[in-house]
Amino acid sequence: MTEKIVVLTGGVGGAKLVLGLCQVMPADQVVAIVNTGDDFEHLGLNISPDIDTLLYTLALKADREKGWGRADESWNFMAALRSLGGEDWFQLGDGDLVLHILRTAQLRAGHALSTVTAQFAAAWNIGVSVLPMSDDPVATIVTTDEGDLAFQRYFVERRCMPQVSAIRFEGAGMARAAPGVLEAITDPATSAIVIAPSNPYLSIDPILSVPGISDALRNSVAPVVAVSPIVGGKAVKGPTAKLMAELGQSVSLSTIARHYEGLIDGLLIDSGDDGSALGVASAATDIMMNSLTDRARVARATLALAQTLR
Ligand code: FO1
Repeated sequence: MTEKIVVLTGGVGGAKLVLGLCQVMPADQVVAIVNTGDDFEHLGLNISPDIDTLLYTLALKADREKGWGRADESWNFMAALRSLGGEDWFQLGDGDLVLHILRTAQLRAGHALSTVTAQFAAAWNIGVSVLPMSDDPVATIVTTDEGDLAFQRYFVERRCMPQVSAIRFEGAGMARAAPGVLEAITDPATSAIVIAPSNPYLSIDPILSVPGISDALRNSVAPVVAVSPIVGGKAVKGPTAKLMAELGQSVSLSTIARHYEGLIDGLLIDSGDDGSALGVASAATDIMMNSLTDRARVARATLALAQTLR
């Protein structure tokens, strides 16, 4: 039986870990279940930022500095849009635009997001199975001191400045896991399930909100291991720490362990952190993933921790 690794992931940080896994095992043994709570319609186009970040990263086409979008991008569309007074708060590069146009046309023709995503992955020879969490719409809505904001309005337009009091995932109650998602989690060939170091509240919780997914994780035979998004009491990236504080949580490993309590069997932490009082098994490595070597090291350490929990 060929072993598989299943990863629950958001965009930038998770994509680095998935790329790391592809350095230490065959890519076609990796299944990525991707957050689509960030998806939205913009200028009439269906945008799936986390799926695209994963596709660009795995196809080695990502803008490594920004983490999202394509490398060597040109911006003629944005300049033309601006000249006509169009909404320019969300940057769409000329090459990136092609993905959104093709996706929108396919979705309008009645194809599922999972089908379209698989077509893109095949076109770029991406071995990893990139699965949206659901083909049904789920929208992350952030309740803030400026009112309810759709995720991209909060994250990109308002640069995470508003104070957050609650987060909800609209449509999640009715959403069905996309084809292959529950099957991958429960597959006897799956030897580990990994929760990427993505934002627990904004990137992983939307996946867990899709009916059936957290139950499948709780009942899985394979160990579930999370990679900490917190290092030395600070977020590895993005608004995680600010959000934790606003939600009344301490910015600490124990908050992460508590957040995933009952779901995870192990937590990979940074070598500088203390994992002794987390109430869950832990292992440590240098968790920052700047280079490809770093990514492979974190992937190897994650798999090694899972191996001890089997
Ligand atoms: N993130 C930004 O901070 N600013 C942008 O203008 C922006 C545009 C964008 C276009 C396509 C795409 O696939 C992603 C894009 N992102 C942008 C990233 C996106 O907002 C992600 O949802 C976040 O990085 C969270 O994962």
